[in-house]
Amino acid sequence: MQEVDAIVIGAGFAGLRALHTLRGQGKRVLVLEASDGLGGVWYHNQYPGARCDVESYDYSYSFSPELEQDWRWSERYATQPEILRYINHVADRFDLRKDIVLNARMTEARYDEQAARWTITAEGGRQWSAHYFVMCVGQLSTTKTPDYPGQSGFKGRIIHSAVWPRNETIDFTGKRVAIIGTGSSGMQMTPVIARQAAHLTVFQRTPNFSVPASNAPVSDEEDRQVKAHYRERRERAWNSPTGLGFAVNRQSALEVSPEEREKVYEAAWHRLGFGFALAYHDILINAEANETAAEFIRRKIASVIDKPELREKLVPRGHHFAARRPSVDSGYFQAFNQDNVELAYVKESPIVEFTPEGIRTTAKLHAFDVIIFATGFDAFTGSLFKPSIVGRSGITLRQKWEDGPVTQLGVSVSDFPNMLIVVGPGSPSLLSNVMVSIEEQIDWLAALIKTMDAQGIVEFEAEPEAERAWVAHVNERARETLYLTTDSYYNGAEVKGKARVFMPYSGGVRGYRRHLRECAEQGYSGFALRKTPAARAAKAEAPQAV
Ligand code: NA7
Repeated sequence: MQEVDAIVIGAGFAGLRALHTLRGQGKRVLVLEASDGLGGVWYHNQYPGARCDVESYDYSYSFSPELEQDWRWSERYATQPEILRYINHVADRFDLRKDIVLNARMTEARYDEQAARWTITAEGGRQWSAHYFVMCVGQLSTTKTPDYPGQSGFKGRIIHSAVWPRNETIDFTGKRVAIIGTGSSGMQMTPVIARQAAHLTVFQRTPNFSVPASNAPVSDEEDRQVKAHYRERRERAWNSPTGLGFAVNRQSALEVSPEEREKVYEAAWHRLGFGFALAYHDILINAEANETAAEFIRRKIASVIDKPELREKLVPRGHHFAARRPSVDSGYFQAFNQDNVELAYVKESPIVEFTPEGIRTTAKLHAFDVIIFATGFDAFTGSLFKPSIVGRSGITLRQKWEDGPVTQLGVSVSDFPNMLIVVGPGSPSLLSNVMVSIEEQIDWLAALIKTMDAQGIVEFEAEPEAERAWVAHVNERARETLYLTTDSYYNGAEVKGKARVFMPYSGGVRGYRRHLRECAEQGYSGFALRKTPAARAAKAEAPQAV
Protein backbone atom coordinates (compact mmCIF):
# COMPACT_ATOMS: atom_id res chain seq x y z
CA MET A 1 0.00 0.00 0.00
CA GLN A 2 1.43 3.38 -1.01
CA GLU A 3 1.83 5.80 1.89
CA VAL A 4 1.49 9.54 1.39
CA ASP A 5 0.87 12.57 3.58
CA ALA A 6 -2.42 13.58 2.01
CA ILE A 7 -4.96 11.97 -0.27
CA VAL A 8 -7.21 14.39 -2.08
CA ILE A 9 -10.38 13.07 -3.68
CA GLY A 10 -11.41 14.77 -6.92
CA ALA A 11 -9.39 16.55 -9.61
CA GLY A 12 -11.64 19.55 -10.11
CA PHE A 13 -10.76 23.13 -9.18
CA ALA A 14 -10.60 22.30 -5.46
CA GLY A 15 -8.56 19.12 -5.79
CA LEU A 16 -5.96 20.74 -8.04
CA ARG A 17 -5.59 23.68 -5.70
CA ALA A 18 -5.21 21.36 -2.70
CA LEU A 19 -2.54 19.37 -4.52
CA HIS A 20 -0.58 22.44 -5.57
CA THR A 21 -0.73 24.08 -2.15
CA LEU A 22 0.02 21.09 0.05
CA ARG A 23 2.78 19.93 -2.27
CA GLY A 24 4.22 23.42 -2.02
CA GLN A 25 4.47 22.82 1.73
CA GLY A 26 6.58 19.75 1.13
CA LYS A 27 3.80 17.22 1.53
CA ARG A 28 3.54 14.07 -0.53
CA VAL A 29 0.08 14.39 -2.03
CA LEU A 30 -1.93 12.16 -4.33
CA VAL A 31 -5.19 13.09 -6.00
CA LEU A 32 -7.60 10.29 -6.83
CA GLU A 33 -10.01 11.07 -9.64
CA ALA A 34 -12.87 8.76 -10.55
CA SER A 35 -13.06 9.72 -14.22
CA ASP A 36 -10.52 9.69 -17.01
CA GLY A 37 -9.88 13.43 -17.13
CA LEU A 38 -9.35 16.54 -15.01
CA GLY A 39 -11.90 19.23 -14.31
CA GLY A 40 -14.68 17.71 -12.21
CA VAL A 41 -18.02 19.24 -13.12
CA TRP A 42 -16.35 21.11 -15.98
CA TYR A 43 -15.27 17.81 -17.44
CA HIS A 44 -18.70 16.21 -17.18
CA ASN A 45 -21.05 19.07 -18.02
CA GLN A 46 -20.21 19.28 -21.71
CA TYR A 47 -23.76 20.05 -22.81
CA PRO A 48 -24.33 22.66 -25.53
CA GLY A 49 -24.26 26.17 -24.13
CA ALA A 50 -22.56 25.19 -20.84
CA ARG A 51 -20.93 28.24 -19.40
CA CYS A 52 -20.02 29.68 -16.02
CA ASP A 53 -22.36 32.24 -14.50
CA VAL A 54 -19.60 33.97 -12.58
CA GLU A 55 -17.32 36.28 -14.55
CA SER A 56 -14.18 34.59 -15.83
CA TYR A 57 -11.77 36.93 -14.04
CA ASP A 58 -13.40 36.06 -10.72
CA TYR A 59 -13.92 32.38 -11.45
CA SER A 60 -10.22 31.63 -11.64
CA TYR A 61 -7.34 30.92 -9.28
CA SER A 62 -5.83 33.83 -7.40
CA PHE A 63 -2.77 32.06 -5.96
CA SER A 64 -0.43 32.86 -8.84
CA PRO A 65 -0.12 36.44 -10.09
CA GLU A 66 1.84 35.11 -13.09
CA LEU A 67 -1.01 32.77 -14.00
CA GLU A 68 -3.46 35.65 -13.61
CA GLN A 69 -1.41 37.81 -15.96
CA ASP A 70 -0.66 35.14 -18.55
CA TRP A 71 -4.08 33.61 -18.99
CA ARG A 72 -6.31 35.46 -21.44
CA TRP A 73 -10.05 34.89 -20.99
CA SER A 74 -11.88 35.39 -24.25
CA GLU A 75 -15.37 36.08 -22.91
CA ARG A 76 -16.89 37.71 -19.85
CA TYR A 77 -18.53 34.38 -18.98
CA ALA A 78 -16.30 31.52 -20.03
CA THR A 79 -17.70 28.54 -21.87
CA GLN A 80 -17.16 25.03 -20.55
CA PRO A 81 -14.48 24.24 -23.18
CA GLU A 82 -12.53 27.37 -22.25
CA ILE A 83 -12.69 26.56 -18.53
CA LEU A 84 -11.51 23.04 -19.24
CA ARG A 85 -8.59 24.43 -21.25
CA TYR A 86 -7.73 26.65 -18.29
CA ILE A 87 -7.84 23.71 -15.87
CA ASN A 88 -5.57 21.67 -18.11
CA HIS A 89 -3.23 24.62 -18.54
CA VAL A 90 -2.98 24.94 -14.74
CA ALA A 91 -2.31 21.21 -14.42
CA ASP A 92 0.56 21.43 -16.93
CA ARG A 93 1.94 24.72 -15.72
CA PHE A 94 2.27 23.51 -12.13
CA ASP A 95 3.20 19.96 -13.08
CA LEU A 96 0.21 18.51 -11.27
CA ARG A 97 -0.52 15.49 -13.46
CA LYS A 98 2.24 13.33 -12.04
CA ASP A 99 0.43 13.22 -8.69
CA ILE A 100 -3.05 12.54 -10.04
CA VAL A 101 -4.38 9.01 -10.41
CA LEU A 102 -7.17 8.91 -12.97
CA ASN A 103 -9.85 6.21 -13.15
CA ALA A 104 -9.55 5.76 -9.39
CA ARG A 105 -13.03 5.92 -7.92
CA MET A 106 -12.83 5.85 -4.14
CA THR A 107 -15.17 3.28 -2.66
CA GLU A 108 -14.09 3.44 0.97
CA ALA A 109 -12.10 5.61 3.35
CA ARG A 110 -11.47 4.16 6.81
CA TYR A 111 -9.83 5.87 9.75
CA ASP A 112 -7.28 3.93 11.75
CA GLU A 113 -7.64 5.39 15.24
CA GLN A 114 -4.37 3.96 16.55
CA ALA A 115 -2.25 5.19 13.67
CA ALA A 116 -4.20 8.43 13.01
CA ARG A 117 -4.16 7.59 9.32
CA TRP A 118 -6.76 7.00 6.63
CA THR A 119 -6.84 3.96 4.38
CA ILE A 120 -8.41 4.78 1.05
CA THR A 121 -9.69 2.04 -1.23
CA ALA A 122 -10.59 2.54 -4.87
CA GLU A 123 -12.61 0.40 -7.26
CA GLY A 124 -10.60 -2.68 -8.13
CA GLY A 125 -9.15 -2.87 -4.62
CA ARG A 126 -6.19 -0.48 -4.94
CA GLN A 127 -5.32 1.08 -1.59
CA TRP A 128 -3.42 4.06 -0.22
CA SER A 129 -2.64 5.21 3.28
CA ALA A 130 -2.60 8.91 4.18
CA HIS A 131 -2.33 11.11 7.24
CA TYR A 132 -4.79 13.66 5.82
CA PHE A 133 -7.90 12.93 3.82
CA VAL A 134 -9.26 15.87 1.82
CA MET A 135 -12.64 15.59 0.12
CA CYS A 136 -12.88 17.83 -2.96
CA VAL A 137 -15.82 16.10 -4.62
CA GLY A 138 -17.95 19.13 -5.47
CA GLN A 139 -21.45 20.02 -4.37
CA LEU A 140 -23.27 19.33 -7.62
CA SER A 141 -21.62 16.17 -8.85
CA THR A 142 -24.05 13.36 -8.09
CA THR A 143 -26.72 13.53 -10.75
CA LYS A 144 -30.43 13.14 -10.14
CA THR A 145 -32.24 11.17 -12.81
CA PRO A 146 -35.99 10.63 -12.68
CA ASP A 147 -37.34 7.15 -13.11
CA TYR A 148 -40.62 7.38 -15.01
CA PRO A 149 -42.71 4.34 -15.88
CA GLY A 150 -41.61 3.02 -19.25
CA GLN A 151 -38.35 4.99 -19.26
CA SER A 152 -36.12 2.07 -20.18
CA GLY A 153 -38.39 1.24 -23.15
CA PHE A 154 -37.83 4.60 -24.89
CA LYS A 155 -36.42 3.87 -28.36
CA GLY A 156 -34.46 7.10 -28.69
CA ARG A 157 -31.54 8.39 -26.70
CA ILE A 158 -31.62 9.62 -23.08
CA ILE A 159 -28.80 11.88 -21.88
CA HIS A 160 -28.22 13.65 -18.54
CA SER A 161 -26.80 17.16 -18.86
CA ALA A 162 -24.03 16.37 -16.37
CA VAL A 163 -23.03 13.07 -17.93
CA TRP A 164 -22.78 14.49 -21.40
CA PRO A 165 -21.18 12.10 -23.90
CA ARG A 166 -17.56 12.99 -24.50
CA ASN A 167 -15.61 12.63 -27.72
CA GLU A 168 -18.84 12.92 -29.66
CA THR A 169 -20.63 15.89 -31.12
CA ILE A 170 -24.34 15.33 -30.89
CA ASP A 171 -26.04 16.75 -33.93
CA PHE A 172 -29.62 17.73 -33.17
CA THR A 173 -30.37 18.72 -36.77
CA GLY A 174 -33.72 17.32 -37.82
CA LYS A 175 -34.29 15.80 -34.37
CA ARG A 176 -37.24 16.06 -31.99
CA VAL A 177 -35.71 16.88 -28.65
CA ALA A 178 -37.03 17.09 -25.07
CA ILE A 179 -35.32 18.97 -22.25
CA ILE A 180 -36.65 18.15 -18.79
CA GLY A 181 -35.68 20.75 -16.21
CA THR A 182 -35.31 24.51 -16.29
CA GLY A 183 -32.46 25.23 -13.90
CA SER A 184 -29.23 26.72 -15.22
CA SER A 185 -28.42 23.68 -17.36
CA GLY A 186 -31.83 23.52 -19.05
CA MET A 187 -31.91 27.28 -19.56
CA GLN A 188 -28.41 27.39 -21.02
CA MET A 189 -28.94 24.59 -23.52
CA THR A 190 -32.45 25.57 -24.65
CA PRO A 191 -31.54 28.41 -27.07
CA VAL A 192 -28.55 26.51 -28.45
CA ILE A 193 -30.46 23.30 -29.15
CA ALA A 194 -33.46 25.30 -30.39
CA ARG A 195 -31.28 26.65 -33.20
CA GLN A 196 -30.54 23.12 -34.44
CA ALA A 197 -33.41 20.84 -33.58
CA ALA A 198 -36.45 20.29 -35.76
CA HIS A 199 -38.58 20.55 -32.65
CA LEU A 200 -37.72 21.22 -29.01
CA THR A 201 -40.06 20.69 -26.07
CA VAL A 202 -39.00 22.11 -22.72
CA PHE A 203 -40.59 20.41 -19.71
CA GLN A 204 -40.86 22.99 -16.96
CA ARG A 205 -41.83 22.18 -13.39
CA THR A 206 -40.97 25.46 -11.68
CA PRO A 207 -40.53 28.66 -13.70
CA ASN A 208 -37.14 29.99 -12.74
CA PHE A 209 -35.90 33.54 -12.29
CA SER A 210 -33.13 34.46 -14.67
CA VAL A 211 -31.03 37.50 -15.43
CA PRO A 212 -29.36 37.99 -18.82
CA ALA A 213 -25.68 37.16 -18.93
CA SER A 214 -24.90 40.13 -21.18
CA ASN A 215 -21.99 38.03 -22.23
CA ALA A 216 -19.44 39.62 -24.53
CA PRO A 217 -15.92 39.06 -25.79
CA VAL A 218 -13.26 40.55 -23.52
CA SER A 219 -11.49 43.35 -25.37
CA ASP A 220 -7.73 43.85 -25.06
CA GLU A 221 -8.35 47.10 -23.22
CA GLU A 222 -10.68 45.44 -20.72
CA ASP A 223 -8.15 42.65 -20.20
CA ARG A 224 -5.39 45.21 -19.56
CA GLN A 225 -7.58 47.09 -17.11
CA VAL A 226 -8.49 44.02 -15.09
CA LYS A 227 -4.90 42.80 -14.99
CA ALA A 228 -3.57 46.19 -13.96
CA HIS A 229 -5.85 46.13 -10.89
CA TYR A 230 -6.28 42.43 -10.31
CA ARG A 231 -5.32 42.54 -6.61
CA GLU A 232 -7.97 45.18 -5.85
CA ARG A 233 -10.54 43.11 -7.70
CA ARG A 234 -9.60 40.03 -5.69
CA GLU A 235 -9.74 42.00 -2.46
CA ARG A 236 -13.24 43.16 -3.34
CA ALA A 237 -14.29 39.56 -4.02
CA TRP A 238 -12.76 38.24 -0.79
CA ASN A 239 -14.48 40.95 1.20
CA SER A 240 -17.86 40.70 -0.46
CA PRO A 241 -20.93 38.73 0.56
CA THR A 242 -20.71 36.28 -2.32
CA GLY A 243 -17.18 36.43 -3.68
CA LEU A 244 -18.00 38.48 -6.76
CA GLY A 245 -15.61 41.21 -7.74
CA PHE A 246 -17.88 44.25 -7.90
CA ALA A 247 -18.87 46.76 -5.27
CA VAL A 248 -22.06 45.98 -3.31
CA ASN A 249 -24.77 48.57 -2.94
CA ARG A 250 -25.23 49.14 0.81
CA GLN A 251 -28.60 50.85 0.33
CA SER A 252 -31.97 49.31 1.00
CA ALA A 253 -34.25 48.85 -2.00
CA LEU A 254 -36.97 50.40 0.11
CA GLU A 255 -35.24 53.66 0.99
CA VAL A 256 -35.09 54.99 -2.58
CA SER A 257 -37.75 56.28 -4.94
CA PRO A 258 -39.31 53.88 -7.46
CA GLU A 259 -37.68 55.92 -10.26
CA GLU A 260 -34.24 55.61 -8.77
CA ARG A 261 -34.74 51.90 -8.09
CA GLU A 262 -35.76 51.39 -11.68
CA LYS A 263 -32.53 53.04 -12.83
CA VAL A 264 -30.40 50.88 -10.54
CA TYR A 265 -32.19 47.69 -11.61
CA GLU A 266 -31.94 48.65 -15.27
CA ALA A 267 -28.17 49.10 -14.98
CA ALA A 268 -27.78 45.88 -12.97
CA TRP A 269 -29.93 43.98 -15.49
CA HIS A 270 -27.54 44.83 -18.29
CA ARG A 271 -24.30 44.21 -16.43
CA LEU A 272 -24.38 42.23 -13.21
CA GLY A 273 -25.79 38.83 -14.16
CA PHE A 274 -25.95 36.75 -10.99
CA GLY A 275 -24.92 39.85 -9.03
CA PHE A 276 -28.34 41.38 -9.72
CA ALA A 277 -29.30 39.92 -6.34
CA LEU A 278 -26.90 42.41 -4.76
CA ALA A 279 -28.28 45.48 -6.53
CA TYR A 280 -29.56 46.39 -3.05
CA HIS A 281 -28.24 44.83 0.12
CA ASP A 282 -31.64 43.68 1.40
CA ILE A 283 -32.94 41.82 -1.66
CA LEU A 284 -32.07 38.49 -0.10
CA ILE A 285 -33.24 39.31 3.39
CA ASN A 286 -36.39 41.39 3.13
CA ALA A 287 -39.50 40.11 1.32
CA GLU A 288 -40.71 43.58 0.40
CA ALA A 289 -37.33 44.61 -0.98
CA ASN A 290 -37.13 41.32 -2.82
CA GLU A 291 -40.51 41.90 -4.42
CA THR A 292 -39.27 45.12 -6.01
CA ALA A 293 -36.52 43.12 -7.74
CA ALA A 294 -38.81 40.19 -8.56
CA GLU A 295 -41.41 42.49 -10.06
CA PHE A 296 -38.75 44.19 -12.23
CA ILE A 297 -37.47 40.82 -13.45
CA ARG A 298 -40.97 39.49 -14.19
CA ARG A 299 -41.64 42.59 -16.27
CA LYS A 300 -38.36 42.15 -18.17
CA ILE A 301 -38.98 38.48 -18.84
CA ALA A 302 -42.56 39.10 -19.96
CA SER A 303 -41.40 41.81 -22.36
CA VAL A 304 -39.36 39.39 -24.50
CA ILE A 305 -41.98 36.62 -24.77
CA ASP A 306 -44.31 37.14 -27.73
CA LYS A 307 -47.16 34.76 -26.91
CA PRO A 308 -49.35 35.86 -23.97
CA GLU A 309 -50.24 32.28 -22.94
CA LEU A 310 -46.53 31.37 -22.75
CA ARG A 311 -45.72 34.56 -20.89
CA GLU A 312 -48.15 33.54 -18.18
CA LYS A 313 -46.41 30.17 -17.72
CA LEU A 314 -42.77 31.20 -18.06
CA VAL A 315 -42.80 34.20 -15.76
CA PRO A 316 -41.68 33.01 -12.29
CA ARG A 317 -44.10 33.37 -9.40
CA GLY A 318 -44.59 31.72 -6.06
CA HIS A 319 -41.09 32.11 -4.68
CA HIS A 320 -38.81 35.01 -3.87
CA PHE A 321 -36.15 35.97 -6.38
CA ALA A 322 -32.86 34.15 -5.59
CA ALA A 323 -34.38 32.14 -2.73
CA ARG A 324 -33.67 29.27 -5.10
CA ARG A 325 -30.63 29.49 -7.39
CA PRO A 326 -31.56 31.88 -10.24
CA SER A 327 -30.04 31.42 -13.67
CA VAL A 328 -27.98 33.68 -15.86
CA ASP A 329 -29.19 33.05 -19.39
CA SER A 330 -28.43 33.98 -22.96
CA GLY A 331 -31.71 34.06 -24.85
CA TYR A 332 -33.65 31.40 -22.95
CA PHE A 333 -37.02 33.14 -22.91
CA GLN A 334 -36.60 34.46 -26.45
CA ALA A 335 -36.20 30.87 -27.70
CA PHE A 336 -39.90 30.30 -27.01
CA ASN A 337 -40.73 32.79 -29.77
CA GLN A 338 -39.42 30.27 -32.30
CA ASP A 339 -42.06 28.11 -33.99
CA ASN A 340 -40.11 24.94 -33.30
CA VAL A 341 -40.01 25.46 -29.51
CA GLU A 342 -42.80 24.27 -27.24
CA LEU A 343 -43.34 24.49 -23.51
CA ALA A 344 -44.74 21.53 -21.57
CA TYR A 345 -45.71 22.75 -18.12
CA VAL A 346 -45.65 19.62 -15.99
CA LYS A 347 -47.46 21.23 -13.07
CA GLU A 348 -50.48 21.64 -15.36
CA SER A 349 -50.03 18.43 -17.33
CA PRO A 350 -47.80 16.03 -15.43
CA ILE A 351 -45.71 13.37 -17.12
CA VAL A 352 -47.57 10.08 -16.96
CA GLU A 353 -45.04 7.75 -18.57
CA PHE A 354 -42.36 7.29 -21.16
CA THR A 355 -43.37 5.27 -24.20
CA PRO A 356 -41.13 3.83 -26.92
CA GLU A 357 -41.90 6.98 -28.96
CA GLY A 358 -41.58 9.66 -26.32
CA ILE A 359 -43.34 11.09 -23.29
CA ARG A 360 -47.02 10.90 -22.45
CA THR A 361 -48.37 13.70 -20.28
CA THR A 362 -51.92 14.04 -19.08
CA ALA A 363 -52.40 16.37 -22.08
CA LYS A 364 -50.84 14.43 -24.98
CA LEU A 365 -48.15 12.13 -26.33
CA HIS A 366 -44.96 13.95 -27.35
CA ALA A 367 -42.75 12.07 -29.82
CA PHE A 368 -38.95 12.44 -29.41
CA ASP A 369 -35.66 11.24 -30.80
CA VAL A 370 -33.62 12.53 -27.86
CA ILE A 371 -34.63 13.22 -24.24
CA ILE A 372 -32.28 15.31 -22.11
CA PHE A 373 -32.53 15.25 -18.35
CA ALA A 374 -31.42 18.62 -17.04
CA THR A 375 -32.83 17.54 -13.70
CA GLY A 376 -29.99 18.54 -11.45
CA PHE A 377 -28.18 16.92 -8.58
CA ASP A 378 -28.33 15.38 -5.15
CA ALA A 379 -26.63 18.51 -3.88
CA PHE A 380 -24.00 18.91 -1.14
CA THR A 381 -24.14 15.44 0.41
CA GLY A 382 -24.72 13.23 -2.68
CA SER A 383 -21.05 12.69 -3.46
CA LEU A 384 -20.01 12.55 0.19
CA PHE A 385 -22.40 9.67 0.80
CA LYS A 386 -21.55 7.62 -2.28
CA PRO A 387 -18.36 6.08 -0.90
CA SER A 388 -18.30 4.55 2.54
CA ILE A 389 -16.45 6.99 4.80
CA VAL A 390 -15.80 5.26 8.11
CA GLY A 391 -14.61 7.23 11.11
CA ARG A 392 -14.14 6.33 14.77
CA SER A 393 -15.71 3.12 16.07
CA GLY A 394 -17.02 2.20 12.63
CA ILE A 395 -19.41 5.13 12.30
CA THR A 396 -20.04 6.18 8.70
CA LEU A 397 -20.49 9.75 7.56
CA ARG A 398 -23.92 8.80 6.27
CA GLN A 399 -24.92 7.62 9.78
CA LYS A 400 -23.37 10.66 11.40
CA TRP A 401 -25.34 12.97 9.12
CA GLU A 402 -28.59 11.05 9.12
CA ASP A 403 -30.47 14.13 10.33
CA GLY A 404 -28.42 16.53 8.21
CA PRO A 405 -24.79 17.64 7.99
CA VAL A 406 -23.05 18.64 11.21
CA THR A 407 -19.66 20.31 10.90
CA GLN A 408 -17.27 22.60 12.69
CA LEU A 409 -16.92 25.62 10.38
CA GLY A 410 -18.07 23.60 7.38
CA VAL A 411 -14.69 21.90 7.09
CA SER A 412 -14.46 19.16 9.65
CA VAL A 413 -16.58 16.55 11.44
CA SER A 414 -16.12 14.99 14.88
CA ASP A 415 -15.40 11.25 14.77
CA PHE A 416 -13.63 11.85 11.44
CA PRO A 417 -10.24 13.19 12.51
CA ASN A 418 -7.75 14.49 9.95
CA MET A 419 -10.51 14.68 7.35
CA LEU A 420 -11.27 17.95 5.59
CA ILE A 421 -14.26 18.70 3.39
CA VAL A 422 -13.76 21.51 0.88
CA VAL A 423 -16.78 23.69 -0.02
CA GLY A 424 -19.16 21.29 1.65
CA PRO A 425 -22.23 21.86 3.83
CA GLY A 426 -21.85 24.50 6.50
CA SER A 427 -19.60 26.66 4.32
CA PRO A 428 -20.57 29.40 1.81
CA SER A 429 -19.97 26.99 -1.06
CA LEU A 430 -22.90 27.28 -3.51
CA LEU A 431 -23.98 30.62 -2.09
CA SER A 432 -20.67 32.08 -3.16
CA ASN A 433 -18.31 32.30 -6.07
CA VAL A 434 -17.07 28.84 -5.30
CA MET A 435 -13.51 29.66 -6.42
CA VAL A 436 -13.17 32.13 -3.56
CA SER A 437 -14.47 29.59 -1.08
CA ILE A 438 -12.21 26.84 -2.39
CA GLU A 439 -9.06 28.92 -2.08
CA GLU A 440 -10.04 30.29 1.32
CA GLN A 441 -10.60 26.84 2.80
CA ILE A 442 -7.51 25.26 1.28
CA ASP A 443 -5.27 28.06 2.51
CA TRP A 444 -6.78 27.62 5.95
CA LEU A 445 -6.18 23.87 5.82
CA ALA A 446 -2.59 24.39 4.67
CA ALA A 447 -1.96 26.71 7.63
CA LEU A 448 -3.51 24.18 10.00
CA ILE A 449 -1.19 21.46 8.69
CA LYS A 450 1.80 23.79 9.07
CA THR A 451 0.84 24.41 12.69
CA MET A 452 0.42 20.70 13.30
CA ASP A 453 3.85 20.00 11.85
CA ALA A 454 5.46 22.75 13.92
CA GLN A 455 3.88 21.53 17.15
CA GLY A 456 4.22 17.80 16.58
CA ILE A 457 0.46 17.30 16.39
CA VAL A 458 -0.71 14.15 14.65
CA GLU A 459 -4.48 14.34 15.01
CA PHE A 460 -6.99 17.13 14.69
CA GLU A 461 -10.67 16.66 15.30
CA ALA A 462 -13.73 18.87 15.49
CA GLU A 463 -15.22 19.12 18.97
CA PRO A 464 -18.91 18.14 19.17
CA GLU A 465 -19.76 21.22 21.21
CA ALA A 466 -18.22 23.50 18.56
CA GLU A 467 -20.11 21.66 15.83
CA ARG A 468 -23.40 22.18 17.61
CA ALA A 469 -22.63 25.87 17.94
CA TRP A 470 -21.65 26.18 14.27
CA VAL A 471 -24.78 24.40 13.04
CA ALA A 472 -26.88 26.67 15.26
CA HIS A 473 -25.08 29.68 13.78
CA VAL A 474 -25.60 28.45 10.20
CA ASN A 475 -29.31 28.07 10.90
CA GLU A 476 -29.54 31.41 12.62
CA ARG A 477 -27.94 33.17 9.62
CA ALA A 478 -30.28 31.30 7.25
CA ARG A 479 -33.30 32.44 9.24
CA GLU A 480 -32.26 36.05 8.61
CA THR A 481 -32.66 35.43 4.87
CA LEU A 482 -35.39 34.44 2.46
CA TYR A 483 -33.73 31.12 1.60
CA LEU A 484 -35.97 29.15 3.94
CA THR A 485 -39.17 30.42 2.34
CA THR A 486 -39.12 27.90 -0.50
CA ASP A 487 -38.06 24.38 -1.41
CA SER A 488 -34.66 24.14 -3.07
CA TYR A 489 -31.45 22.18 -3.13
CA TYR A 490 -30.16 24.60 -0.51
CA ASN A 491 -32.39 22.90 2.04
CA GLY A 492 -32.49 19.29 0.94
CA ALA A 493 -35.86 19.51 -0.80
CA GLU A 494 -34.49 18.36 -4.16
CA VAL A 495 -34.35 14.69 -3.16
CA LYS A 496 -37.27 12.84 -1.63
CA GLY A 497 -36.47 11.58 1.84
CA LYS A 498 -33.35 13.72 2.23
CA ALA A 499 -32.87 15.46 5.59
CA ARG A 500 -34.53 18.89 5.35
CA VAL A 501 -31.71 21.06 6.61
CA PHE A 502 -30.31 24.31 5.26
CA MET A 503 -26.93 23.23 3.91
CA PRO A 504 -24.73 26.19 2.93
CA TYR A 505 -23.56 29.07 5.14
CA SER A 506 -25.38 32.27 4.22
CA GLY A 507 -23.23 34.62 6.28
CA GLY A 508 -21.12 35.57 3.25
CA VAL A 509 -17.52 34.88 2.30
CA ARG A 510 -16.15 37.81 4.29
CA GLY A 511 -17.98 36.72 7.44
CA TYR A 512 -16.91 33.15 6.90
CA ARG A 513 -13.32 34.20 6.37
CA ARG A 514 -13.43 35.99 9.72
CA HIS A 515 -14.64 32.83 11.46
CA LEU A 516 -11.84 30.79 9.91
CA ARG A 517 -9.26 33.41 10.84
CA GLU A 518 -10.47 33.76 14.42
CA CYS A 519 -10.49 29.99 14.85
CA ALA A 520 -6.83 29.82 13.74
CA GLU A 521 -5.83 32.84 15.86
CA GLN A 522 -7.35 31.21 18.91
CA GLY A 523 -5.18 28.12 18.41
CA TYR A 524 -7.83 26.36 16.31
CA SER A 525 -10.65 26.77 18.77
CA GLY A 526 -13.34 24.14 18.43
CA PHE A 527 -10.75 21.57 17.40
CA ALA A 528 -8.85 19.10 19.51
CA LEU A 529 -5.18 19.05 18.43
CA ARG A 530 -3.39 15.97 19.75
CA LYS A 531 0.22 14.89 19.86
CA THR A 532 -0.87 11.30 20.43
CA PRO A 533 -3.96 9.90 18.70
CA ALA A 534 -6.89 9.92 21.17
CA ALA A 535 -7.42 6.18 20.85
CA ARG A 536 -3.76 5.41 21.63
CA ALA A 537 -3.74 7.75 24.61
CA ALA A 538 -6.92 6.14 25.94
CA LYS A 539 -5.38 2.69 25.59
CA ALA A 540 -2.25 3.75 27.44
CA GLU A 541 -4.34 5.10 30.31
CA ALA A 542 -6.64 2.09 30.55
CA PRO A 543 -5.91 -0.19 33.56
CA GLN A 544 -3.90 -3.21 32.41
CA ALA A 545 -5.36 -6.66 33.08
CA VAL A 546 -3.20 -8.92 35.27
P1 NA7 B 1 -30.90 22.56 -10.98
O1 NA7 B 1 -30.66 24.00 -10.82
O2 NA7 B 1 -31.04 21.73 -9.75
O3 NA7 B 1 -32.22 22.41 -11.87
C1 NA7 B 1 -32.86 21.18 -12.06
C2 NA7 B 1 -34.13 21.42 -12.82
O4 NA7 B 1 -34.75 20.16 -13.10
C3 NA7 B 1 -35.16 22.23 -12.06
O5 NA7 B 1 -35.84 23.04 -12.98
C4 NA7 B 1 -36.11 21.14 -11.51
O6 NA7 B 1 -37.41 21.58 -11.25
C5 NA7 B 1 -36.10 20.20 -12.67
N1 NA7 B 1 -36.52 18.85 -12.35
C6 NA7 B 1 -35.92 17.98 -11.53
N2 NA7 B 1 -36.59 16.82 -11.52
C7 NA7 B 1 -37.62 16.97 -12.38
C8 NA7 B 1 -38.66 16.13 -12.80
N3 NA7 B 1 -38.77 14.89 -12.33
N4 NA7 B 1 -39.57 16.60 -13.71
C9 NA7 B 1 -39.44 17.86 -14.16
N5 NA7 B 1 -38.47 18.71 -13.79
C10 NA7 B 1 -37.58 18.26 -12.91
O7 NA7 B 1 -29.76 21.88 -11.86
P2 NA7 B 1 -28.97 22.48 -13.09
O8 NA7 B 1 -28.16 21.38 -13.65
O9 NA7 B 1 -29.87 23.18 -14.02
O10 NA7 B 1 -28.05 23.57 -12.48
C11 NA7 B 1 -27.12 23.22 -11.49
C12 NA7 B 1 -26.29 24.38 -11.07
O11 NA7 B 1 -25.34 24.69 -12.07
C13 NA7 B 1 -26.96 25.66 -10.84
O12 NA7 B 1 -27.65 25.76 -9.69
C14 NA7 B 1 -25.78 26.61 -10.86
O13 NA7 B 1 -25.08 26.53 -9.64
C15 NA7 B 1 -24.95 26.06 -11.94
P3 NA7 B 1 -37.80 22.18 -9.80
O14 NA7 B 1 -37.20 23.55 -9.80
O15 NA7 B 1 -37.16 21.27 -8.78
O16 NA7 B 1 -39.26 22.16 -9.76
